Amino acid sequence: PFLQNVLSNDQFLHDTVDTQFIDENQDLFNLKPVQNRAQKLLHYLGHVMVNGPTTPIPVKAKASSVDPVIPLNPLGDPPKGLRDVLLREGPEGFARAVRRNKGLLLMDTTFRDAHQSLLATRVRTHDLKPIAPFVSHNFSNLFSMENWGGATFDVSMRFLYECPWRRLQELRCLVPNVPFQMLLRGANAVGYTNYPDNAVFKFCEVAKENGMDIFRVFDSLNYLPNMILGMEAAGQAGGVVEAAISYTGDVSDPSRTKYSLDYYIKLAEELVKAGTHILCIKDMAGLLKPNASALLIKSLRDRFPDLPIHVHTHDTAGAGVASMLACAEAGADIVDVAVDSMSGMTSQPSMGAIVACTKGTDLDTGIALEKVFDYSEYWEVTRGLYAAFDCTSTMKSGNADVYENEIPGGQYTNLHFQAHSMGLGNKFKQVKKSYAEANKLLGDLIKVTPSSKIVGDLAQFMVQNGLSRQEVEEQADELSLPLSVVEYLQGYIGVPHGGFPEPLRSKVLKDLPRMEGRPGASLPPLDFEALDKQLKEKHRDEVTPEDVLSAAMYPKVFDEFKEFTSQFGPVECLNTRLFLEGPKIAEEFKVELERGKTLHIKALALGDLNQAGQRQVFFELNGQLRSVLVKDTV
Ligand code: 3PY
Ligand code: ZN
Repeated sequence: PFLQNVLSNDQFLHDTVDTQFIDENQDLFNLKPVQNRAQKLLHYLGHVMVNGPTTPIPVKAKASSVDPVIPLNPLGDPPKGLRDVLLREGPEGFARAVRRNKGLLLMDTTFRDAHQSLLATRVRTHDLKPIAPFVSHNFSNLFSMENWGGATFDVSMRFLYECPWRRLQELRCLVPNVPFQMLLRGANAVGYTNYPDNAVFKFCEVAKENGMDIFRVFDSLNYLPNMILGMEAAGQAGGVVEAAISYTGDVSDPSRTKYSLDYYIKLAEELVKAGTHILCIKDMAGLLKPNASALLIKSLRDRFPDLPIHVHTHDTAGAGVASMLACAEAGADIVDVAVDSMSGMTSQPSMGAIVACTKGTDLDTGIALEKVFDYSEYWEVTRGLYAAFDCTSTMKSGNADVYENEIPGGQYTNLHFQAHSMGLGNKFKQVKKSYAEANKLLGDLIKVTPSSKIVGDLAQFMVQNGLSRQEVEEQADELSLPLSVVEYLQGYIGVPHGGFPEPLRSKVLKDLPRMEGRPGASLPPLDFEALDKQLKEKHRDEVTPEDVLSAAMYPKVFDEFKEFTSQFGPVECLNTRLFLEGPKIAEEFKVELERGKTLHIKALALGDLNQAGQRQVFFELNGQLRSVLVKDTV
């Protein structure tokens, strides 16, 4: 380490140095600990072998023993794609090219929303990377790959112990031609609460620098000031701004008057005025029925003939393909799909189905169906590795009850897992009924992160305490409602369409403070320099500008992630079965730490429990015997 410090010293490299050099440069003695990645990984594997997975698992299911086969790619560069247009012509030129495109464009959500909705967001970079070049070579005419943002940022650090920025960087190197798309929660960036404005701006700037192209910006209440803040941040970073109107209710049902066609058209007008490059209808719960799709998209298309329209849905009820076809026929330019084996139920509708159903029509996607089959096969096998997180382990079909409870896709799966873990057969049904009641109590909200969590928290509270909507309304001034509900009523996430529910709000808040207007506007700017300094003091290894943003979004999660990796090393190098379950005794495997640096490991034996409650775990590492001592906490 001392020599490394000398060799990277500017003065040593560029000036002549004399014997005073060392005396004058005492920082040469700031010796970073020698990286001992191999030993750390053995420690991790030993830990998993003794104590089980380090990440909570919702279902007791083993990872499949079959490894995915990576389909072959042609040699040479991938064909040019829409990213080449974006880089050449900028966001406006890109939007024009999208609008001019004949046929239907697709966004592939497999790398983000599909696994967020089906596999609790647990898919690791290790399994995304091998198939990324296949997408680049065979689906170069995709509108975009959605591969970042939403819950992936948090989960990658919290549960997968990998850096979300590194995922973005690595995928960017593998896919130069297809635009990348992320989900930005407006003023909440990739978190659950409002951040200072400068944090949102910096976040977008650094995301763009790391390869992000298109920013889908939404707000969980469709609260315009929050949306505009996110749009400005994405736009100033040089990204494509895709303002997303979150869709709820049913525009084709005249009895649902709160979120009417007129409401959506007026909001769209504001977003167009604010300069969005693309308009998205974000149907996060899958409520947009085919006849409503025709009505809404046709109205938007007539009003904004030059504006690219992009539609997002979930297939919870099973009507997703029909609705996306209806949207396309009504004039949408782009719809969202997930590869077949990662589609359906709470995920997006199937890519193969849309490709096949539009083949030979004016909406032909130009995508080769046989390539979709190969892509799907990779994911079908890979999905088996994540059996412990797969909602289909316990949920067997879609359910049209979503039209009643309006629960967004990812949350539908989470609530199902939670209810299942309580072990009561009808708990999920009860939670869903209470969710619909809680929504009405709170004034019929748009429900998407984080407002969906607020409704979910209230629903759980009602189930746990056996309270009906009427009882909560009557006893609101005496109940200890969940903090998220109280803060929502205080105005901490913005102002809902139609205002706050009264008399509920006054009864709950009494004399608690109420926030007026956009919550982020009153937050002091984040001091990035101070945070950088603080992180460098805390975590001795290098802290990047990206790390500073991770810490700004999730301070505690980031610290724990850094502590974990300093103890257990780069666990992202392990394959998913090893990561989740560790090796079997006598199993031999390779771990590639970096190109050209591969460890050959064999798990030899698990020792007996000693008096200190520890076990020795024996390995062979590159032919040499090694052991680690692990505390048995089971
Ligand atoms: C998220 O915010 O993560 C979503 O996917 C919302 O739909
Ligand atoms: Zn979604």
